[in-house]
Amino acid sequence: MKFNTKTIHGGQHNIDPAYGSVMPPIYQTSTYSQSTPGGHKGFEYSRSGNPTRAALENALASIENGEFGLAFGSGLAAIDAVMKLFKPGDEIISTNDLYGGSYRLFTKIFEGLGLKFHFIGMQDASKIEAYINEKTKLIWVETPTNPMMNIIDITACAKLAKTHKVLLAVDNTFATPYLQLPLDLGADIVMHSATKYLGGHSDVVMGSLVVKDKKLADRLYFIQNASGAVCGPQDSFLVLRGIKTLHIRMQRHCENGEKVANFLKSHPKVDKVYWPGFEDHPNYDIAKAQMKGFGGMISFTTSEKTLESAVKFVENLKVFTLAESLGGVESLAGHPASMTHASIPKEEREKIGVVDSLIRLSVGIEDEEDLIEDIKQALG
Ligand code: P1T
Repeated sequence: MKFNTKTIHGGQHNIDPAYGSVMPPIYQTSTYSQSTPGGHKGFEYSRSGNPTRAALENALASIENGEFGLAFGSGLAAIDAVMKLFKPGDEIISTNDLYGGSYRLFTKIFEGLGLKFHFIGMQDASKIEAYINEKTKLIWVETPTNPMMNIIDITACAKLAKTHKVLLAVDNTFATPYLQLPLDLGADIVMHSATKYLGGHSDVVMGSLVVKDKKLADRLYFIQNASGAVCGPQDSFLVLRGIKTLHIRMQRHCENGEKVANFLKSHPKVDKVYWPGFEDHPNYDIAKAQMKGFGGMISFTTSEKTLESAVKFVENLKVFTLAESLGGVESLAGHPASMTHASIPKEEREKIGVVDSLIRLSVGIEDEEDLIEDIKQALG
C-alpha cells in the first residue's frame, strides 16, 4: 500500500465487526465486562488498551512503516516513556537545538533522576561519535529542529547507533511521515507530538511512538501501561481523522511554505530566513535526500535585530495567529525566545540562534496570497 492510501486505510481492517461503521466508534469506556476472571474480548481496562486508541495506534504504525504504535496523552508524555527505558548513570546524546519542553524534561526531570545528557550540534553527524562511550544508550534527534530548522542526517546517525549498539530515536514532528520516514532510514524509535500535523486541526494534545522491534515495543508498552500517560478515546478518534488528510494537508503546507520562505528572503526588513528548502541551507543536500519536501515551518529574524521589532511584527499579524504550537490548518506565528523556548537559559538559546528577534511561522493551508499580504503589512 502506498502512503496516501495508508493514511486512510493503514491498519484499519475489521474496524467495527458489530455494524460495519467506516470509522471506528469512540469507545468512551473505562472498562469492559468479563464473563469470568480474565474472560474478556481483548480489552480489560482503558489505560491498558482501548479499541479506538488501538485503531489509531495501528494507523500510526502503518504510516511510519513500523510494526507497533503507542499513543500518549501528549508529545512530552511519549518522550517521557522513552526516557524511562534507561537507568541512573546511562547517557543520552541529544540535539542541542530542540523543542524547549523536551530540553526542560531532560534537564529538569531526567537529569535529576540520574540520566546524563550531552546536548550537541549534530549538523555534522561525524561529530557525534566523540560523545559515545560505554554508558551511552540513546541518540535523540529532532530533524528539522525546532526552531532553527537544522537538518540532521538520520542515515548517518543510524549507522553510528548500530556500530555502537545504542538506540536512535527521531522526533519526526516537523517533517511528518509524509516527508520523512526515520524507521526506513534506520532509526529504532520515531516520536511525534501528534498535537501538530498528525492531528492537524489544533484541537487535541497527543503524542506517539512507533517502533519495529517487538522487544522494544513490549518495554514501551509496559511503561505506557505502568506509568499511565495514555490518551482518551475521543482524542484518539480526532487524530485518526486528522491522519486521513495528512497527505493533502502536507502538500499544501509545503507549497505555501515555499512561497512564504521565498517572500521573506527577498524582503528588506528580514535578516536571516531558516528553511531547509533553500539551496544555501547548510544541509540542503541531506534534506533533499531524506525528505520528500521541505514543509511549512519557517523561522526568520528581523533586519532591525531587536526584540521590539519581532514583538511588533507578531502583534501586527491579522491572518496568522500569535500562539504556541504548529502544524494545524491555520497559520500560526510564535516568538520562541519568550514562548516555546523560554525554558532554555538565554545564553544557551542564543548560542544556537534563538535570539530575541527570531520569529517562527507555522504556515497553514490558507490561500498563499492572503498569507503573504499579511506578512507584508505586519513587516511594514
Ligand atoms: O506539546 P506536546 O504534544 O507535549 O509535544 C511536545 C513537542 C515535542 N517535540 C516537538 C518537536 C515539539 O514541537 C513539541 C511541542 N511543540 C510546541 C508546542 C511548539 O510550539 O513548538
